[in-house]
Amino acid sequence: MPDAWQTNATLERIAARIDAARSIVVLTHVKPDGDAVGGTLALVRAIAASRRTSPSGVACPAEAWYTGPMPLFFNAVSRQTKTRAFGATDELPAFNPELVVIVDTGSWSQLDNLADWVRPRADRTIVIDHHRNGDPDTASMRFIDTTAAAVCQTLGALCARLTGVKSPAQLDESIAEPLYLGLATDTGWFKHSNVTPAVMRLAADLIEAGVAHERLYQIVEQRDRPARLRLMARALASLEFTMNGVCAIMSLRQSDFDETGAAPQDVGGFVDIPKCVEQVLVSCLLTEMGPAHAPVTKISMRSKGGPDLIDVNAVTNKLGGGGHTQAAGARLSCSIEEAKRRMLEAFE
Ligand SMILES: [Mn+2]
Repeated sequence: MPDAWQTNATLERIAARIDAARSIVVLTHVKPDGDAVGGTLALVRAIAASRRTSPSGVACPAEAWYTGPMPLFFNAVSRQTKTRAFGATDELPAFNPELVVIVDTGSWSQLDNLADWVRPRADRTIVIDHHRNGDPDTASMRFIDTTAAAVCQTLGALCARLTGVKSPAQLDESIAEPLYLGLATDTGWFKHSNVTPAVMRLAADLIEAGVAHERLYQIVEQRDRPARLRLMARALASLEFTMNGVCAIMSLRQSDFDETGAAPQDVGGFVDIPKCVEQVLVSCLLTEMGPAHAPVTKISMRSKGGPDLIDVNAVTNKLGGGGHTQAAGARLSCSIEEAKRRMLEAFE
């Protein structure tokens, strides 16, 4: 029978395996987000703390490796933890740790250039994840809890076990902070449908452990450059409503970026803004990319949940794109005007 994407080891066994390893590399998915950064930092710190308190006193060279662009808040939360970031084309070290732990993914495609490094080491690799899909052959030991809102929810229990405390409320603040980071960002700061009583109890425990949650919010969510707000003003100025007010459309041209000094990544989150209008069920952002003689338009789409949900995955599939039911996108080789026309056709 082929191996399936499911749990095949308890947290106890995983903790014992980690305790026994003398060298550990902790990995996560490409372009790490709050949960990926938080999970890796918490685990490396918990491993280091567990070695200091172990009777043998063996120092543990555990470190976190990343690939792809790092989030802007990374330097503000990484402290003295041993980390290394690789570029997409960098060759990875031939280093052979006794154990590899991957958190927040178990998909070869999500590991990007780390995949070739993991492949020959899969027999000594552990995956801890909360996603519905993954490749079972990435790791011989797996703990996958798809009911967890964030991988940091699972890691809260593991870090407590590794450091020998009864509750996450007793974790060192340096471990509690990155766990809270993952929990908060994967739940949209505790407002998505994945928030459960267990999520709130863990969050409460982590605040009890000393997490400065308001400071963390500032670090992660309030570090925009003025150029981003200037670009947001352009996006809002372009806002139009169609389909009897149900569909909101915003457009950004290359000139908007040039004149405000904003970068492509500054549009993050813009597409969600029009959803604050009561009648709006779907919001679209069209961004002009590429040179004038060969225009490309990137479309991002978000829909509101509820009984009248519009499946934006189905809409963008008609345009050669896709994604999730409530968040999807497409890329068309045409002008914004042409892309808008084809997009509205796809809604019909
Ligand atoms: Mn996650």
